[in-house]
Amino acid sequence: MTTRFGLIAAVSMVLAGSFAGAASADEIEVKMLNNNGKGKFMLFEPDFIKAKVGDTIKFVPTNKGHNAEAIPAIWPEGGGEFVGELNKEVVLKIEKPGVYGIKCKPHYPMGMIALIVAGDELPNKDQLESYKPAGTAEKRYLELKEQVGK
Ligand SMILES: [Cu+2]
Repeated sequence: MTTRFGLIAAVSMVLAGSFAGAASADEIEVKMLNNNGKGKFMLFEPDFIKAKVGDTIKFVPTNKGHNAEAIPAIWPEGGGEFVGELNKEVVLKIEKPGVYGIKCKPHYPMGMIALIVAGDELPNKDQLESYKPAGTAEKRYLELKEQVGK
C-alpha cells in the first residue's frame, strides 16, 4: 500500500509540475464558421484575439470550406510562415510580439479575417494603417482595427 501511495504521489507531482509549466502559455481556440447564428456569415470566432508571446492559437474547422493563413502585409518580422490547409486544424505559435492578420483564403472577399494582438508593444503597428483590405473585407477590418490598443 505504501508503495502504491508513493507512486500516486509521485505521478501527481509530475502532473502538477507540467500544469504549472503550461500555465504561463495559453492555447486559444478559434472556430472557423459559416455563420454565427446572429446574422454574420463566414467568420472566425473570435475574430479579435488578445494573446501573448508563447501562446498558441488553434484554428478549428468547425464548418467545412475554410482555412486560416497569414495576411503577409500584417505580420511581425520573424513571425514565421503560416498557411493552413482547407478543412484542417492548424496551430499558430506566437513567437514574436505584434499584430497578426489572418484570413480565410476562399472567404477573404466576404470579409473572413481576424486580428491577433500579442504583447503591449506592437513593432509592426504601422502595417495596420498601410494595409488596404479588398472589397467587403474593409468593413470588418476597420472594426477589428478599432479594437487594437483597447
Ligand atoms: Cu472561410
